[in-house]
Amino acid sequence: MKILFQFFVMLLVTPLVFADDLLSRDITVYKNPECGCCVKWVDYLKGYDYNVNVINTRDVLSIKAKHKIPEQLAACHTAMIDGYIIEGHVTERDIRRLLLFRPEVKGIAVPGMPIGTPGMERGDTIESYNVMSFDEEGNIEVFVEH
Ligand SMILES: [Cu+2]
Repeated sequence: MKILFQFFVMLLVTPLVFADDLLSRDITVYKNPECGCCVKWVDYLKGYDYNVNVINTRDVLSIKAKHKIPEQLAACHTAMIDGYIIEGHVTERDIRRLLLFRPEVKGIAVPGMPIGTPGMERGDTIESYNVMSFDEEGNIEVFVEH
């Protein structure tokens, strides 16, 4: 019985682990050269084996405008991975969730800079926040609640 159970667990887990290996880890990050929390977020991703292509620019606003990121979702840095936009201090778990389920959106965003998100650590303080998704038409929805 125990062996049967282990076999079923293996069947369930194996495709997920396998799929995770196939997900892209090549990410481009646009950020201001003076942005400290952006660097921390980049380091956080590197800690999860992402290949991070950092592009420093003093005009991050035009990047956001070019990719039609809704203004109310704006944060410090804008990233691109596998055809999706990642705006702000998104966790790598939520990035992988996006790449795994591939919803029909342009990207996801953590608006502002909630305390406790990767790169925004302040001791033990953790603010609750929502990861929002946005699409081509400007529709905004909750992607994940934290
Ligand atoms: Cu930031």
